[in-house]
Amino acid sequence: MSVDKLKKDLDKVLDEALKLITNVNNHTDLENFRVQFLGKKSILNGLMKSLSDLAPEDKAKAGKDLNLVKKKINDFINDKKISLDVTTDDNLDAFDSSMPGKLSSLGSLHPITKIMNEAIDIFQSLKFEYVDGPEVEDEFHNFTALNIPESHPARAMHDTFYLENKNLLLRTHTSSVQIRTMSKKRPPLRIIAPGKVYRKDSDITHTPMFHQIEGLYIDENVSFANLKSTINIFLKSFFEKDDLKIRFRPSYFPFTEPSAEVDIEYFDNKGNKKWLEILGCGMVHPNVLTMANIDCEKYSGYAFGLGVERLAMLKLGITDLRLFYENDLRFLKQFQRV
Ligand code: 2NL
Repeated sequence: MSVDKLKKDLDKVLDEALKLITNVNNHTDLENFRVQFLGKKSILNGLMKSLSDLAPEDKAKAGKDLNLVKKKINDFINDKKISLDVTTDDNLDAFDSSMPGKLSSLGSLHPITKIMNEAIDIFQSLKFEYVDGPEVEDEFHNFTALNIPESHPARAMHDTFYLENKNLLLRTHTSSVQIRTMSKKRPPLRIIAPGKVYRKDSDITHTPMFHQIEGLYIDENVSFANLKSTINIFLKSFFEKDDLKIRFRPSYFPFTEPSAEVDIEYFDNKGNKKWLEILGCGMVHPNVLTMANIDCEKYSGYAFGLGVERLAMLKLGITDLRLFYENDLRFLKQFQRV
């Protein structure tokens, strides 16, 4: 026995194994294959024994070669086993059609996204068009064009995230998107602007990022009655409650006049009747129309803004806002089918 002869024999064994393994289609054949190539009476085992005939200086190298071939054949067997486990005749024979299927775990939309989509669907059915815009804004679109004066507290550093370029900021509401739409398109306009907004607020009831849906309708002869009817239809439809009690309460926003906050009636856990603020709205301020080059003598409009997290908490019965953003799957999975 020489090293060269051994090498040739090993190559032959490996070739043979490679050829045969492709024909193995079930576990029985695979076991036969294993016995043939790695068993006690296999050629490899014979070669192993003949190692002792070799000169001591060749032994180590020859042993290494032999082990390498053994390892390769072992890999063939393991790979084949895996593929057989997935698709084999003997697997098919053992297939039990009464066993429950394997569930693949699908991801799902975040509850906030789902609630937002529900609200968007309702507004789209009322012919509002979805508009989108940048989350990094300039002071003009976020504040000035909305009749928010430079001295207004909302502009202050402690409420707004400013970028290093002091003219740029993270939008504090999606009104800026509606301002951009007004400067591009002429009335009649009927749009909703859903999306993320940012404010320097963080406690049990505030997160620095939250979601808003703003709406805007501008045409000739738009009245507060039109605003009321749209809000009533939306809230009754969203909460799936035809007799939902809704209250319009006078309020103030720089960008609307008159303005109102809207409350809905609910019952707390002691059964007491309560009102909960749900959105803000009003007739678009003439200054806002004028800055957008819209003739405020000819056109009027209404606008509203609502917080999606607030809607989601009410509809899903969640009491701590922070749960939405902790990414705890035990929480999120509860809404997979909502
Ligand atoms: C609130 C209040 C509101 C608006 C948003 C708006 C947008 C334009 C012009 C005029 Cl482009 N108004 N949006 C109007 C009234 C209220 O949101 O408390 N939201 C959570």
